[in-house]
Amino acid sequence: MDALLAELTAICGPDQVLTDPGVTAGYATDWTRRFAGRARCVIRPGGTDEVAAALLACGRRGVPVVPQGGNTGLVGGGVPVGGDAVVLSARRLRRLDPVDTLSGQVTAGAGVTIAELRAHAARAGLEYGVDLAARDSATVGGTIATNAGGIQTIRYGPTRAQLLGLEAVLADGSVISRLGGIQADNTGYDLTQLIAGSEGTLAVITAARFRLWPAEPSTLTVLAGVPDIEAAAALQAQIRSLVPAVRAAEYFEAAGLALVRAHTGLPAPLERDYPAYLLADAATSDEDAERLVVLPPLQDAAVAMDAQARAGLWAYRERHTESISAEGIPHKLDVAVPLARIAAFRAELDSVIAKAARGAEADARAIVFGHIGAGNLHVNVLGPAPGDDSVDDAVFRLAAEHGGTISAEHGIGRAKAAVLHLSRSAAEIAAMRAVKSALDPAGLLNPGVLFPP
Ligand code: 2HG
Ligand code: ZN
Repeated sequence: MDALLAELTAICGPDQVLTDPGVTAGYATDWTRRFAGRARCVIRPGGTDEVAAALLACGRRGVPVVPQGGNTGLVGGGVPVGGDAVVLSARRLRRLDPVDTLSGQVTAGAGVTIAELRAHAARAGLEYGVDLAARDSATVGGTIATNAGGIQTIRYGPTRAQLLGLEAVLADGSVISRLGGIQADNTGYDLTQLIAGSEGTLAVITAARFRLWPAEPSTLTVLAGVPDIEAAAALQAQIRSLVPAVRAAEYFEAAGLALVRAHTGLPAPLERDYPAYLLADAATSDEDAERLVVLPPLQDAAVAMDAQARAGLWAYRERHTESISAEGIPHKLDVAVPLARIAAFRAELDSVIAKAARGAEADARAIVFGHIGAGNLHVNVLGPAPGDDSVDDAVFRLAAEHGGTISAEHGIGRAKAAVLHLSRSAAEIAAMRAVKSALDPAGLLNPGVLFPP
């Protein structure tokens, strides 16, 4: 055994240092299968002290570390490339403190899943503001590192908006901890917010303090057919102007629905087929609901009020990701554009993809869906080889041309590092690099992620 492995084994325990390639491969391949590398080993520390000791041990030998949560990321940000890096899985950091009902806050370890955190808050009559399809595997640490969004962003904001503080280990093994939950805390640089969205490049997150919201169960879900994305954008605005508590406004199209139905065997959701669909979820009073269902575009809509029927409607949206993956390895292009530009962006998208894919081995097929209330579209493209970035680049450029961003909620990862300049200015990237080299001078935390090579 080499000296680093021996030291990591002494720190984490023999069962928590994995070297069998059959086992480590699962940690070195991202959810899409587009990004697959090799790990020197996988370590699963059981406490903040073990994380700190492991970072020091790796740092002394100049060995890179790739922090990883539930490995549900879609941009290659949590997996290694070559075989030199140690993957640090935070899944065993499972602290989950009692909910502080006086302040409406909770402290959770990095390895707690979003479903567990939401259930824990719900038992105290409160709600954790982020929810996403990967809730059963995605973790507190991973979703902070990527500033994950999800289906409730229009109601509560992304992960960073839930954060009151965090505990994290820096590259030099030092621990910073702000779990006190003081909301009125005005004492200089906000390191919590700096680390949120830093994608494992500045620190390893070990725990976090979250604000919770008063429980607001959804009572109404509507699934409406619309002629196009412009109509979907208009309908979600109309619904949001009539109902104060719209919790989600989601979009998908006929092509995605056909894939979902073929993969799941679900029946058609509405009596007739439409080119596009809007799914909205709201906490409504009876009066709100009455005002809504008379809207002309909702005349042929499916309306669900009980949990089971609502889950039935959500399945058409939430099962897109798995249905697409069953067809091949997708290029996942998570963009957002201002709502006023979303129809113009969509109108150009297919021809931009077709042009960029010309000459590729297989035809490109685009499935478009997403969180339309936030202007966020998940452009999934099947066909181009995993290593061919032509379509990716073209779609990112198109989003930028329409005043949008190349990452709405999935992060930059490895997938978009080379095109970060489409969304951040040279001055911003230089400032980000300065922060990175101050906190991680040897560049050992998640190299290759976030920054252009
Ligand atoms: C979702 O909104 C996730 O379901 C995954 O962000 C999106 O598969 C995707 O592209
Ligand atoms: Zn999403």
